[in-house]
Amino acid sequence: MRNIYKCRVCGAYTEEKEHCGEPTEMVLDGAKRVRLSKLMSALLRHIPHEAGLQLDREGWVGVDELVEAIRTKWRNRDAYQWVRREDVLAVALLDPKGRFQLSHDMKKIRASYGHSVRVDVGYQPLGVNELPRVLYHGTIRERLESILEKGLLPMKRLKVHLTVDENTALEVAKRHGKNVVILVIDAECVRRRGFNIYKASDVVYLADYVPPQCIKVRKSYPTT
Ligand code: HQG
Repeated sequence: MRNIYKCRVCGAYTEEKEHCGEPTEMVLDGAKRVRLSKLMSALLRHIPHEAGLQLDREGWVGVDELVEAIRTKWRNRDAYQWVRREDVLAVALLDPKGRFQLSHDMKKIRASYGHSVRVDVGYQPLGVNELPRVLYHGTIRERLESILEKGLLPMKRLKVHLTVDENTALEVAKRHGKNVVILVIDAECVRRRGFNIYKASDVVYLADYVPPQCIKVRKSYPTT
């Protein structure tokens, strides 16, 4: 990930070295940005209790509380003493997949998707006119037979994760193994069969379930 800077004129976070015609100041280098983003994702999606955090019903937690938990309660806290409130805000605001949501007053934060902990994010089912025509899901060949038989299931998460961006699907697939497969999902077919689709961010969409009849295997990449 790219470094995050702050504009000395307007105060906005940016990935650019110049903003408002002036040089920006460094907030987070790319390596720290990735580390913090992964830790925030883990704590806000899966293991808040492991840092002594309790998410509210809708998945929110105080930004200050999160920073405090990372620095004083997280088991690997020694490696995160540099984390400030500003770092958490900058990571959340500039996330390329919209992984995080901040409340309007910037006091609370939650994960936009990916949860395994039982929270109610309040996703609204998309209407027929709001559906993207196709959605993608990246997986691996070893799972294909089961997927084409049973459909896409949420597995350990609350929802099935889909994306409008084929490249994002490819990146997701690579995390699971090398025999990557991209599935193309007919969104209208999913809805017609009675399963909701939700928009979690500009890039990520969710479904309760995707029936096999709505899945086409677009691309599989041979083992290399
Ligand atoms: C597979 C990333 C066998 C499914 C992404 C996947 C996403 C089945 C795995 C988010 C199956 C679950 C989540 C079935 C589904 N039989 N295997 N019937 N149904 N599967 O990690 O979608 O970068 O829980 O194909 O963008 O890979 O972290 O889900 O391989 O939004 O922000 O079961 O993670 O976001 O794996 O990834 P996961 P995912 P971030």
